[in-house]
Amino acid sequence: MFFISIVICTVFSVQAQGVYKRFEYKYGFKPPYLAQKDGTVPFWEHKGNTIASPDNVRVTPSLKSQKGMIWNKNQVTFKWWEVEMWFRITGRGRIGADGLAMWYTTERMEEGPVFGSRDKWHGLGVFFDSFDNDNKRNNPYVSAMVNDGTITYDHEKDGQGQIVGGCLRDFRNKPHPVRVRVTYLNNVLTLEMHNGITNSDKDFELCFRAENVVLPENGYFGLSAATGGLADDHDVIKFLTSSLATSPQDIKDERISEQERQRLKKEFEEYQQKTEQAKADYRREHPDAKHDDEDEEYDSEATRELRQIFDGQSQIYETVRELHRKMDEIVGRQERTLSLLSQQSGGGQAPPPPAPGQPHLPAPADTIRRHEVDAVLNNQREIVQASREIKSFVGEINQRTHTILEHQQRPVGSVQQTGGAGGRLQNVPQGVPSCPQTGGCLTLAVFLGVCALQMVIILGFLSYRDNKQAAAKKFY
Ligand SMILES: [Ca+2]
Ligand SMILES: [Ca+2]
Repeated sequence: MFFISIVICTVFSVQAQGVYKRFEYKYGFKPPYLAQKDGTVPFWEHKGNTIASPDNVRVTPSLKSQKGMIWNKNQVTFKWWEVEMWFRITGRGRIGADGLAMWYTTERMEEGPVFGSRDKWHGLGVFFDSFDNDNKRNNPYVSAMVNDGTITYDHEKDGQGQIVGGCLRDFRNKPHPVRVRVTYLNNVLTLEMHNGITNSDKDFELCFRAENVVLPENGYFGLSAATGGLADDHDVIKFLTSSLATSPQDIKDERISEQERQRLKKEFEEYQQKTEQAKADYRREHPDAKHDDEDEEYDSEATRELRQIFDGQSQIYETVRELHRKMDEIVGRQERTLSLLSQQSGGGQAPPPPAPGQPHLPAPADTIRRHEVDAVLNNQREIVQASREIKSFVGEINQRTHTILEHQQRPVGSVQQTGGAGGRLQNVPQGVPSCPQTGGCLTLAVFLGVCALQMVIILGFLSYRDNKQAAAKKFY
């Protein structure tokens, strides 16, 4: 699978500004299946404390005083190139050490003091220096240094004064892998960095650009790292090399022949068969071993809790969405009502009469017209008039009742005036006088009758008013 996937990637592409680029699978590695079963990386060789796994190359683990390196086995056959490297430098401390180096040199696999590799090298070293040796508070620092085999790397100054370019970048403990793109084309060395805060391919920033850089031909690519009293994990996830050219003739077309393709395909199928066989053997030898499928049948407590939280969140979301929809509906209705009202108040004038000879177009059915408004207003006036009349009528009745009551009290007073005639009237109760034979005296039945009539009139007026109001509301 590894071979097939990388063979497909050997197609070269045209970059911007007339630069031709071809992916060189023999000079890189990437997951999955980065390392093989025996821990080796195809086309690469490692030593020291370096460990290769299917997902990354741990150049050094986070233990004190470790050194490790991994070097490509193939001599570089192209003059210009681009390397994109993905890495993670992680540690529990606020400060880490020592750092990671990427190499393009004519030497390979030589241990030494410069981030685990030899000093006085021939070629290029790109350093991701975590530890601030010169105490200038300018680390973690990314820098590049070209050496012709004579210069001793100045650790105490973090290489200041020796480097061709650099930039201050914190590359430790990032949520995503940090990426670096080193381009060497037409003696110009460019270094771009991706800070690893996002996962977007577009977030590269220029670190530096150095001109007139001369590197030896036929070098080797390598990686090395070292830890000291402080220690970080130095993991490289991808190392992708491409050759560059400014004309299509300079790109070597090394596409494999049909015969080679068939051979690789056969090799791949054999490998797949062997893997299946190994799996079957393992299951036969370990019948009690837990299979991956079993994990899916049972949830752990944390997973169950998470799922419940997720379900709850989804329900809340649905409810909120439903509320939102209803709110929209209400707002829509309100707007419709408002627009009807504004039409009614704004379009209060009677519509212009139709021009002679033109048919009279009927007005839209859902708008209220002038004559209807007039009718409503007339109704209102009538109601007011009627209520006034009723009011005066009731007032009249009230007055008459009062008069009747006064008339009723007058004979009682006269009785008192004539009381001296005899003591028989003294026995008559004051509150309920007996009715004299003359007319104009109010009996209890007459009084109750008047009250009932008054009630009937008031109720009649109220129902009349309600009916009129209901009729008026129909127009809105
Ligand atoms: Ca340093
Ligand atoms: Ca420093």
